[in-house]
Amino acid sequence: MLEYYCHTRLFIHTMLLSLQLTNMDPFKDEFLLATEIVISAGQYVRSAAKSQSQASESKECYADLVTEYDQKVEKMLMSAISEKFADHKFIAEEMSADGNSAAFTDEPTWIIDPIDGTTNFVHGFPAFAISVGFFHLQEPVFGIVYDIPNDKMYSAVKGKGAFCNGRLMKCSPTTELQEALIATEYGSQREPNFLKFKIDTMAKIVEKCHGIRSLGCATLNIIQVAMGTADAYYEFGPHIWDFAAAHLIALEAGAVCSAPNGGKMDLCSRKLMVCSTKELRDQLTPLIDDYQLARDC
Ligand code: LIP
Repeated sequence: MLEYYCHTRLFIHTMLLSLQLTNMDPFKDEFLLATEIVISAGQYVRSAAKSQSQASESKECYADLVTEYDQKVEKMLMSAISEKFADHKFIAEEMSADGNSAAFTDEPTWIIDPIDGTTNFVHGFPAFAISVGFFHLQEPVFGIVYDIPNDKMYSAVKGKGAFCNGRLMKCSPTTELQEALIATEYGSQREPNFLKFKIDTMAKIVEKCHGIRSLGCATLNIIQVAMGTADAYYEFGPHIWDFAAAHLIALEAGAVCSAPNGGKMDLCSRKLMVCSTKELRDQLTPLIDDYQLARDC
């Protein structure tokens, strides 16, 4: 019964959003397919998450995890998409696990994280999500994030607003850092210099704001800014699939997306900042130095 209820609620969300799309929207079919397959992949991951902790293997370091569910969900999504849109391109977490840089071209491209927050999924910590972003000419067209443990579907089509289970999302109006809640992450890399840089930066920021939070899921940190439950998020180290979908949802909810130094956001650079207002961005950027990372694409 509960599964049926979840399904119905998400279905209504999709219907409400699709009503905003007209037949003139060139990527309407892609959006509807994406919503449908994310819902069914979400039900699959939820049933797995009901059992105790998940077996995992490590990738680049002992804190960078992958489970059979990351791999299965990625394959599930990619094969459903390829069946309908054979010439579309993909950038996806597990297919990029060999460390090779991804090709991000002008072609219609799906950017997928099958489970963002894998460490949380492994431990049963309730913050993990499926993230699917769709891009054309390297510009975001739509983004879908499904928060599996909390059964919340977030989505945005460029220029049409951002929605959570059918309700319009809006960032907070916070303009003062002293009144702000900031999200960031330690991440999964363990190089001492990188960790020191992160901790030093957090120390400078926490002195000046209400607090710092880490959900262990880049996607859901960005969603908190889009919902107005956090005021800014910045991170060094996440990959393009960790924020491709969520950053569009945040933009559509009124957020300002940039590089952590305030410059133009670069999707391949593995660093970003999402703030609810320009004023907050301008108070945060002087506190954050730069750190060079290998690019994704
Ligand atoms: C993780 C992120 C997390 C970030 C890690 C990693 P994964 O993604 O969501 O917030 O700090 O560096 O990228 O590996 O769980 O998909």
